[in-house]
Amino acid sequence: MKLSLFSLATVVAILVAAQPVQAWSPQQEQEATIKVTEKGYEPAQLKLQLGVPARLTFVRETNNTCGTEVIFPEYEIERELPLNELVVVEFTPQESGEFIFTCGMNMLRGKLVISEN
Ligand SMILES: [Cu+2]
Repeated sequence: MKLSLFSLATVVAILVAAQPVQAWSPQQEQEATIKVTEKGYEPAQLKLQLGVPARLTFVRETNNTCGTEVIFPEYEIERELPLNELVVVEFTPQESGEFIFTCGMNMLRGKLVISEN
C-alpha cells in the first residue's frame, strides 16, 4: 500500500511537471491599430487591461500632421512614424488609470484607459 501510494504520487508529479504552463498562453495579449490622420489619432482613446501585454500598431496616413512620432511618457517609449508604415509599440500596462500618448510636440493627444478588466 505504501509503495503504490508512493508510485501514484510519483506519476502525478511527473504529469504535473509535463503540463505546459497555461498562464502564459499566447492569447494573453491585447492588440489595437491606431491611425494618425488629419483629425489626430483614430481612435484617440484605447481601453487596455492591466498586466496584459499590449501590442499597438500605429500607421500615419497623412503628411498633413505634426504626428510624425509618438511618445508614451509613462513607458519611456518614442517611435518615429514614417508615412504609411506600420510601427508596433509594445508594453505591458503596469498601473491602472488614464495615461496620454502624444506627438513629439505634445499637440496631438491620445489616451490610454487602463483597468483591471
Ligand atoms: Cu505635434
